[in-house]
Amino acid sequence: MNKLSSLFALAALSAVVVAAPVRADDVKAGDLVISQAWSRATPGGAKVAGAFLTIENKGTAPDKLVAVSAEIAGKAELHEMTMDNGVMKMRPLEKGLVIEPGKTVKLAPGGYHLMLQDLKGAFKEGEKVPVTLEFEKAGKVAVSLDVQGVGAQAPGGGGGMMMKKMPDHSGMKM
Ligand SMILES: [Cu+2]
Repeated sequence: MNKLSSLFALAALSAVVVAAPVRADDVKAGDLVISQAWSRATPGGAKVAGAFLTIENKGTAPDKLVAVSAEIAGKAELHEMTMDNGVMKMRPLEKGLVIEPGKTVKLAPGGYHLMLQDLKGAFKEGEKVPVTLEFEKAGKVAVSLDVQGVGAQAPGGGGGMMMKKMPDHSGMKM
């Protein structure tokens, strides 16, 4: 009995430890959790920037990211990268991005991304850039992008679990 209950206590404790890392900059909106929102510093005069984030749907129904906007950008779109005859191209996601229940969708270099265009100012490393996501069900959600260095491939600063060497998509072949 004693042994069993201490086992339970241990199990409960480890469950808490595993469940805990909802980081301070995770944003909850209904059943969605948005985390690791980031972008890159824009080198001199660049007018466009890609932005990336992770969306988890903890609910039982799908939701859809339908639009994005940002004060700093004259225009913002949802994009995806695809390979077309060996050439990496991007195109707008006209129908939005569905987040299935129980699934996590990651916007990352080489795949889905937010495209911020007609920038009114530069992104500087270490700054935060507010953007507004619009979901079909969860509605408008404000998040802030952590601006990383110019060549960053991952959000960084998030602790030891991140892979340091992400493959550079510019050399990607399919
Ligand atoms: Cu793009």
